[in-house]
Amino acid sequence: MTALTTEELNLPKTATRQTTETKIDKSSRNGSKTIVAKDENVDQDVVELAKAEYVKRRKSQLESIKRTDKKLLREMLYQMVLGRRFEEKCAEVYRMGNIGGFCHLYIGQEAIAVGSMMALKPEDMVITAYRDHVQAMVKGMTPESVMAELYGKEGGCVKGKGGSMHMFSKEHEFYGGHGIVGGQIGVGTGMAYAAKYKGTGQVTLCFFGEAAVNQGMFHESLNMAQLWKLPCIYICENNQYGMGTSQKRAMSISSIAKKGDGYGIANEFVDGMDVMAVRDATLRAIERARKDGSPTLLEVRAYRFMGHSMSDPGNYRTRDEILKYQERDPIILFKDSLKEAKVLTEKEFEAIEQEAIEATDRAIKFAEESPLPQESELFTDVFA
Ligand SMILES: Cc1ncc(C[n+]2csc(CCOP(=O)(O)OP(=O)(O)O)c2C)c(N)n1
Ligand SMILES: [Mg+2]
Repeated sequence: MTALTTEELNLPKTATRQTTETKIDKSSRNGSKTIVAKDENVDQDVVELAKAEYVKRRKSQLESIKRTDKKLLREMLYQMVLGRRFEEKCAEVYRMGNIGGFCHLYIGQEAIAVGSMMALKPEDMVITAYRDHVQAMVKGMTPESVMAELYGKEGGCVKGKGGSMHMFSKEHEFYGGHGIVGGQIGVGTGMAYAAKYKGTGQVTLCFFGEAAVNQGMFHESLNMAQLWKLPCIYICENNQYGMGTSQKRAMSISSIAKKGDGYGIANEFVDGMDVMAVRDATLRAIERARKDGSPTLLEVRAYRFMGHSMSDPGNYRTRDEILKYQERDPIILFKDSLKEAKVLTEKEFEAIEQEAIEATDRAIKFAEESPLPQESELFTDVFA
């Protein structure tokens, strides 16, 4: 294929991107294996393919931007940037020993949470797995309550008893934060059943990773949802790895969307690096759900830029592969499209970044100052 120049492509070369890479690179315990900066040894074909894909996506993203309210678009960008800055800080304080236990970061997947959840009404419900910090914030939970939960402090959303994997808020209709792979698919189906039974009109978004799809829970739930017409939108966040195992090594049929055909459930494949594509697909699914309760399966293809968790040595994927996906960083793609559509200026973007950094700093201060849970709290709100 003909090599395209950087100028022709108008590729992102922003301060954000550069600082993000450098920052993570320098401090990463896993060094260049998880997040890599550009170097001379990468396969140029892979890079060119990623660039061409970027150009293609940008066109369709621009069309969708034109149909959407400007204030909402800026809020979507803010939530993506907040998620990124917040989690970069999580990585930093985790390495300092301020956060204990497991910690799974969402960096690279922000377009999925923002594109899908910001298409919901506040009363709609969400349930997810353990990669849940950003989703909790997009659903309306404060950065303070999420960071304090990560710190195991009293000010956390579940008073410091859940930690990273168990964000939860009844007030914001956010029902976890679950550590058992695929377990939340059954619970989410039950939530949709309850909404239908009570006639509340709520839609449920149920997130899970591609590694959960090989489990019985996924298949039983989809069958039931379609049979009983339950208003559930199943969002498979296909980041292509379940811990260190690639999807290719674990799944006989690679199209997850097509698995929905086995149960007659509406399904779509979506580019998870494109926040507007995720939004548009979710809006179509919401329309179906509100009309007659029909469920939908969305396979949203993305990539996690970091390791599976903070303790992942990350030696199962190549530098080229990571670089290929970083060329299509969902935040940069969206930001550049907004600028091209004249919805955003570079100055406004800098203000958004500053706001996200300040919100993260406030969350850290709150978490650090929040007391540890009292001993008397040991057995309250605990079910076993
Ligand atoms: C039932 C069950 N089996 C195994 C595990 C161990 N485990 C934790 S995360 C994970 C990988 C899940 O990958 P995926 O569903 O693709 O989500 P991702 O981490 O990529 O977001 C596994 C196997 C678990 N938590 N629960
Ligand atoms: Mg996965």
